[in-house]
Amino acid sequence: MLKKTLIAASAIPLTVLSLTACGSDSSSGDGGGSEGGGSITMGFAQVGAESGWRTANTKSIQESAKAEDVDLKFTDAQGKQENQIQAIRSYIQQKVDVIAFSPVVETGFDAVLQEAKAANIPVILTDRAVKVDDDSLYETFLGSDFVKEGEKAGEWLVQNAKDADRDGDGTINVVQLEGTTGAAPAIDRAEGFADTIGADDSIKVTASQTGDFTRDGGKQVMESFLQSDDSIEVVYAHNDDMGLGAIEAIEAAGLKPGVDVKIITVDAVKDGMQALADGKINFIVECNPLLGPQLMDLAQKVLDGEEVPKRVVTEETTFDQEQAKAALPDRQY
Ligand code: GYE
Repeated sequence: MLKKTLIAASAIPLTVLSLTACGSDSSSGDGGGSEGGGSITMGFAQVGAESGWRTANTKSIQESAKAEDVDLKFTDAQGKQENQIQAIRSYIQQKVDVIAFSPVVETGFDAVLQEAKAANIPVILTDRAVKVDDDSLYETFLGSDFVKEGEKAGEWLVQNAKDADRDGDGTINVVQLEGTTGAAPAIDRAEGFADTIGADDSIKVTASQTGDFTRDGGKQVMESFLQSDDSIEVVYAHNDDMGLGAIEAIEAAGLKPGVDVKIITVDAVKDGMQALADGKINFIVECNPLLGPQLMDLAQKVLDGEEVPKRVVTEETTFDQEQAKAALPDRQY
C-alpha cells in the first residue's frame, strides 16, 4: 500500500517522528492537501483511447493504483491538449498529492506545470516527454526511448532492403504513417528511422503523413497513398494500430501485406503480434505500455522526499515473425 509520509521515516530521528505523528490529522498546508498517513491521491491525465497500446497503459495504471491503494483520479483527454491542461488544473484545485500525465504533444505545458509547482504538487511524466525551458517543472519522466525505437525499425529495413525491393529496380520505396503531430513518439520515431536508413541510399521515403495513431487514420492515409502510387514497397507505421489499418487498405488494393508490401510497426500489442505471426506484418519494435507499477513506485519515492532519477527508460525488445509466434501465447495485452 502506498502511504503518505511527509518525510521518509528511515531518515528522521524518533523525536521528529513522534511530532509528525501528533500532527498527522492536521492539514499539511503544503498545497498538496495531504494529511499525514492515509493513501496517496494521484491525478492522472491520460491522452485518450486511440490505440491498443493506450488501452493496455490505462489498465496498467488503474490496476497498479488499486493494488497500491492509491486514490486515482483519472481523466481521458480524448487526444486534446486543452482537455489535458484543464484536467491538470482541476487536480491542482483538488489539491491531489501528485499529478501524473502522458502529454498529448511535447510543447505548450509550461504554464500549467508552473501552476502545479507553485501549488507544491509534484508532477511525474509517463510515456511521453514535454519540451519545457525549466526541467524542474517535473520530477521524473518514465517511458520508452522513442528515438531508439525508430532506429531499430530502420536497422531492420537496412538489413532486409533487398528482400523488400518488389520491382527489383534497386530502390526501396517507403511510406511512413506518422503518429499524432507534435507528439514525442511521432517526432522521435521519425527521427531515429530517418537517421538509420540514411546510411543506405537505395531506401527512399516517398510519402509521410499522420494517421494520428489510430487504425482508421492508418487505413485512410494508406488508401490515399496507394491511389497515387503503385510502387510502394514498405510501410513504416509509428504504431501497430496504424499498421493494422494499412493492412486493410493494402488488401483492398489487391496486394498482399507482408509479402508485396513489407510492414514495420511499433508497440507489439496482441493484435499487432497476431498479424506479425500471420505474416501480414514483417517486424515490430516493442514499446512497453505496462508503466503502472513503476509509476506508483516513483510517486511514493517522490512523496517520501527520496531522490529519483530524472529519466527512467523502459526495457524493450523487437519481434520478427517467428519470435511473435513464440511470444503470442503469453502476451498479456
Ligand atoms: O506507441 C501509440 C499510442 O505514446 C508510446 O501512443 C505511446 C504511443 C503508442 O497511441 O500506440
